[in-house]
Amino acid sequence: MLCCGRALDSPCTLALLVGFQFAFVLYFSLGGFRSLVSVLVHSSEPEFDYSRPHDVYTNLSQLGSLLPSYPSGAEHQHRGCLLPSPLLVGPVSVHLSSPLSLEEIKEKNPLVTPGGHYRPPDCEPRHHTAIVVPYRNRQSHLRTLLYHLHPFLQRQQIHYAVYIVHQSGNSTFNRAKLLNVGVREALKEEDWGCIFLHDVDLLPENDHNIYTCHLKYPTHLSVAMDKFRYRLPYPQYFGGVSAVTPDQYLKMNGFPNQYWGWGGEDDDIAARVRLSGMKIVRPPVAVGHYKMIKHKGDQGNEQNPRRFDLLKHTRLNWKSDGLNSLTYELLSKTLEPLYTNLSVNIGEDPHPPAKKPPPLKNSSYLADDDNNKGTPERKSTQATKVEEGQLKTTNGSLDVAQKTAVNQEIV
Ligand code: UD2
Ligand code: MN
Repeated sequence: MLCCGRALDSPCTLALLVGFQFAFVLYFSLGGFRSLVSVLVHSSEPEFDYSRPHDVYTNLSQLGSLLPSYPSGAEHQHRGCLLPSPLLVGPVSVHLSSPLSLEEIKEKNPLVTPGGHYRPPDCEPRHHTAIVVPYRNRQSHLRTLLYHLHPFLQRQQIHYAVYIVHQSGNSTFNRAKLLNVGVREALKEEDWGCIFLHDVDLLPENDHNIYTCHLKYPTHLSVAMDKFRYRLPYPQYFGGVSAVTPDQYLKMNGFPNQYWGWGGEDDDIAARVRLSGMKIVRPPVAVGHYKMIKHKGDQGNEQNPRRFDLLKHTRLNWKSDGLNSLTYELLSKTLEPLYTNLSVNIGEDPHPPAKKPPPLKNSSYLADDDNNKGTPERKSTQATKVEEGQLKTTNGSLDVAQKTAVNQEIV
């Protein structure tokens, strides 16, 4: 103590201290805390300015207008597409409200062929990606996705197609089983090198988030979503948008078929990745930005009360439940202008949720709601949706806590 006191008394030490203080103040005022952190942490994350996004159709008119002048079957077809694509722009704006009609979207995407297929017109693509979307009764979300995803992917200069796997009938929704169906049907059609499993309501915000697969491991793409404040909600999170090669998919025996209703199936898939000796890879957080269209829970996709039990048994079940036990009936396959529609009967939920009593006829909620001026059936659907919305969090926070607890058990 004495020694320190004496040192502080020395004019030389005092001058040094004041000097340091001055340098710190100067440093903070010039670079701020972020630059201090970046110097200390040596972050290798790319940086993007999301405050000035480009229109999602930027650079595409070049492709369309050049098309007629391409010589058929000539030189250009042998030229591999450049990596990374010179058309990329980084952050793109996302329009969530009042999507265009399917016809209008098709007009904006003249190079997309029936079934929602696309090949770059002026170079040989190096990647072949099928986008598989589990789907029922989300028409406006589908239009928003198609409006956004087609130009987004064309700028990446990959060969791709969009498959909408539509669960027919009213049985409980089964996202993972629909994904199994989509993978199998897509692979029947083409030798895809990569399969994306894509929620209908998620829109990528940065075109450097390339829709291709890691050669060795399954990829989780939607690492930073607005609904989770642009952070990964928990380390094993695999929901939203992910990707596998056919080999990776085979190795993990596909996805579970037994998760009827909302939740759990994404954690089961993550567990399969680990149980089959692989790991999850991810793009940098600065790249994997997504916006989710806000929505309430759907009728027919109520929270699955069995999900925690099922998750405890993934270790036992993954080899017998999955791709090798998949059964379904393909009801129709149609080549729509912007996507391939696969309507499937995937069977019935063996444990359907108990039926709720119909809502009261003169409910004041319905009478006051301008949006509920439809038929009586429409009114009762909306009322059920409101009740479910209250049960289920739309920002996912409640369930994330529950999922984290379960996840710790299955890691
Ligand atoms: C989260 C995950 C999702 C999945 C789900 C649990 C995110 C961004 N997504 O989504 O990947 O793990 O939790 O099951 O965290 N769908 C229909 N019609 C329906 C019901 C669902 O098309 O009636 C499809 C649609 O593609 C939708 C997806 O299933 O995006 C997931 O369902 P959700 O959006 O209701 O669930 P959410 O947002 O909590
Ligand atoms: Mn959603």
